Amino acid sequence: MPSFITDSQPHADLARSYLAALLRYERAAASDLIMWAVQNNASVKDIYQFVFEPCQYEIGRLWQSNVVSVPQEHYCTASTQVIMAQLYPYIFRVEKVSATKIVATCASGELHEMGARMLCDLLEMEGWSTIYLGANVPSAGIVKALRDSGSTVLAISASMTFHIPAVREMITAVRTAQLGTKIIVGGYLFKSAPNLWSEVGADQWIPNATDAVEFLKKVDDGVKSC
Ligand code: B12
Repeated sequence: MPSFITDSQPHADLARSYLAALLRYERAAASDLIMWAVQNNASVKDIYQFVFEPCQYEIGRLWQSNVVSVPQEHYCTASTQVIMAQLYPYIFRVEKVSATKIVATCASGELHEMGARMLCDLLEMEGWSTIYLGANVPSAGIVKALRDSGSTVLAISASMTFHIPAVREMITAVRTAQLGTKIIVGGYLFKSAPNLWSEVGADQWIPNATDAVEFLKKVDDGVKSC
């Protein structure tokens, strides 16, 4: 399988240096690279799309090829989450422009949480209010979270095929409550099975967070014009 970091991508050199620092267990150096780039006008959105996301995929590829160890993968993921948090002063300073709220969650049992988190961070940068619930969320509480937060959109992330029943269960719980919630799904699982999103009862599958932001802007425009 070819590398997920190629010369044609913006910030390819930064992505390579960032990943190399993390694989040497040098989180501070990796953080410095990112903070320097952002202070020198790299957009946080581009850092997410062209550094964090391909580096995570590349770590997965290297892990699968036995080039990096499980502790290295864990270190890279944990470090990137810390470095994302360091960027929050840039992310959360944006004025809210959308009245639409979104709950983003992982299916029950699902531990791959970076996708839903990235989606929320990019939406916050566009002026949305997001409620990010993280990994492994039981279906039982999801209707209450939607009601309590006044959210009209639910984003479910899933990566593993053995979580299909949990995704279906969550969607069924929300449909049964008849809140009129728009349900979108994404994550590794749906990339490998193109029609799965409709089989589990979702309204839409969107392959990446950047496209999801564009899709949700249209949903939001529809709400505003009602
Ligand atoms: C880090 C990682 C882990 C970490 C996760 C830690 C954490 N805090 O998140 C840990 C160690 C827990 C883990 C565990 C496992 N993992 Co893992 N993991 C990864 C890895 C390397 C990176 C995942 C990641 O962070 N991606 C970055 C995010 C940003 O990408 P993303 O999730 O695709 O999200 C983007 C889009 O998909 C989309 N998106 C995501 N969600 C949503 C939701 C909506 C609504 C929308 C619109 C869009 C959207 O937007 C995001 C940004 O664009 C991947 C490699 C890979 N290619 O993904 C393997 C990978 C997913 N894991 C894999 C495996 C096998 C496992 C385990 C089964 C390993 C094991 N034997 O235990 C377990 C299963 C755990 C579980 N129960 O869920 C395999 C899956 C292979 C397969 N065929 O299914 C992969 C592909 C690695 C590989 N190359 O083989 N893993």
